[in-house]
Amino acid sequence: MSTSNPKPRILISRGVFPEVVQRLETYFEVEPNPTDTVWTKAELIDRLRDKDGAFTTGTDRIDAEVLAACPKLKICANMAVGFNNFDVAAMDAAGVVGTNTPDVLTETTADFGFALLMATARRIAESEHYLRAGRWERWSFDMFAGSDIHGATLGILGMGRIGQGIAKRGAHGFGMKVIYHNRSRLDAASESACKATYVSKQELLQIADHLVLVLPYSAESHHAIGAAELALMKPTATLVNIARGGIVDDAALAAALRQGQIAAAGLDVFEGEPKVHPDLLTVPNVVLTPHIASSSVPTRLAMAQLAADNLVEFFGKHKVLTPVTALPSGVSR
Ligand code: 8YV
Repeated sequence: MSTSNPKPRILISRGVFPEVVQRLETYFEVEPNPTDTVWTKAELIDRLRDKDGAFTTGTDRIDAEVLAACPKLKICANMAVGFNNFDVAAMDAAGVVGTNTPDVLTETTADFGFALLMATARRIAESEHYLRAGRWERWSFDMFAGSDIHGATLGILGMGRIGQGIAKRGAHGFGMKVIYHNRSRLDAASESACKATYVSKQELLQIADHLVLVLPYSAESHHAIGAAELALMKPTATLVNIARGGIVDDAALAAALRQGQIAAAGLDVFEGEPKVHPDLLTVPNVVLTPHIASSSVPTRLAMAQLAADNLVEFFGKHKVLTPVTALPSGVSR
């Protein structure tokens, strides 16, 4: 008869790379989700109530109700850099550790932000739909004439790691003038590495030719871009959101696009996704992608492995690598 302690029990809330599931199975008793079903809160609670830890994604809301129903739970390792699916105050109160996956997705996500900016400003998606629909019959001087990226003014709202990645691509690769607004100003060395100038939010909206949103979602950033902000932007401007749905008021954006208040938008995230505001689906000058900014194969694998690392370190060494909550006594980083 074995006298060793039972393995900690872990829930993996969504489908994930088989090698990551196998790795976790060497340390833990694992309940995976091989069908990648999106569980309701009740279904999540049912599976989580006897678990010591969870491998979560941005689609799993961990709040006071979940925590109260799952008293054994000690850690939720999110496979995402954003953690607005965590009620951090409730997790702190319950002594449950939360972790995220920063750094490993920075460059991939910045690449995507730039790709979406270029597709939007140069009207790539719109023109492709036109071609596929068999409507291309002749050349014309202004066919899908968009706006330039090189030499234009790139505005960035939210200058964290990903924002800085986009700024560097713009400044060094495309000769753009970079302006940004953030809750706190960067230090001089970081500003110089990005060739970025700090401006007020109002100046950012008024001056940017292309505005990229890369700020975290919170009560404070809810509808940071609404009708009033869109009204300040140039009629030739493009807006790109790779941050979170809810930062932009999607209904106000659809109206602004339809009225030509701004030229175009590129959106990877939506309020209430995977539902998309119906008005956005019918305006032509918007490029829509299904929340894939971090989705390169190597990066998604690195994110999953970092979430797994946090679980392995926590239960094996009472450590976590990338916490986003307070750490209970006895747990270090
Ligand atoms: C994730 C993201 O794919 O990391 C984030 O914050 O938005 C994406 O990279 C998504 O949240 C799934 O967890």
